[in-house]
Amino acid sequence: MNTRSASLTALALSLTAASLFAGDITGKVTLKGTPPPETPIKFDQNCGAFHTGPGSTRRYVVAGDGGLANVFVYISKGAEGKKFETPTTPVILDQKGCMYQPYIVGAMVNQTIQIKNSDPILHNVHALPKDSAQEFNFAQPLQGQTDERKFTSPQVLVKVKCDVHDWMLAYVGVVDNPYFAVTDESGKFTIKNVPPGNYTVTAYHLKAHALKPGETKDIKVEGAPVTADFTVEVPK
Ligand SMILES: [Cu+2]
Repeated sequence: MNTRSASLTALALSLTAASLFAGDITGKVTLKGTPPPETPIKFDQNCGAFHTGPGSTRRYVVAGDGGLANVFVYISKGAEGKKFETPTTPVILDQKGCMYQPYIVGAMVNQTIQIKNSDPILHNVHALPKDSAQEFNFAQPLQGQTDERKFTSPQVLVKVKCDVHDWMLAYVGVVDNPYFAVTDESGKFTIKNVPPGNYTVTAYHLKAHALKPGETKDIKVEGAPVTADFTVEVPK
């Protein structure tokens, strides 16, 4: 075997080993305590036309059994220093009925974020990362308009707002690895295909963790699916 085919074989073997022992991290985030009531959103005339009644903030979206939606869950430790391919699938952030959809979304550093206007009215997309050099602010006057942006450094979470409609808010969890998820309406999440290793997983909720860095859990991935459940408390 020549050097080239030997190194290719070694590469293939290591890739196979990594994918053989990769595993999904799944779990559920449960809210403890009673959240404050949501604030009704009074749409203006243009946006009101898309709705039959007032809107609502989405600070605590909780299922009947306490499952908490919109929690950003990500690998916060154990992946640093490793190189990961940036996902080629773009993250979608839509504006529909004068609300951002989704409210919380994740993106890897440098991953394309496709920002879309599904409404036949003008919105303005204004991202406010801590690093002001990455701030962006542009108008989307046309229905179906799509613009692409990205963030070049991690931040959990980056605020995005519409300067025309002050209730329109979205938040992007930007991390430097592709292992993140957002809990669904039942509070569940899956982070797929995590390579073997020891990691800290962080669950971060915008309101519950306004004054702390989130809940963490140490886990080990070695092939089989790993469960990481979290309990988040409503701050006193
Ligand atoms: Cu708007």
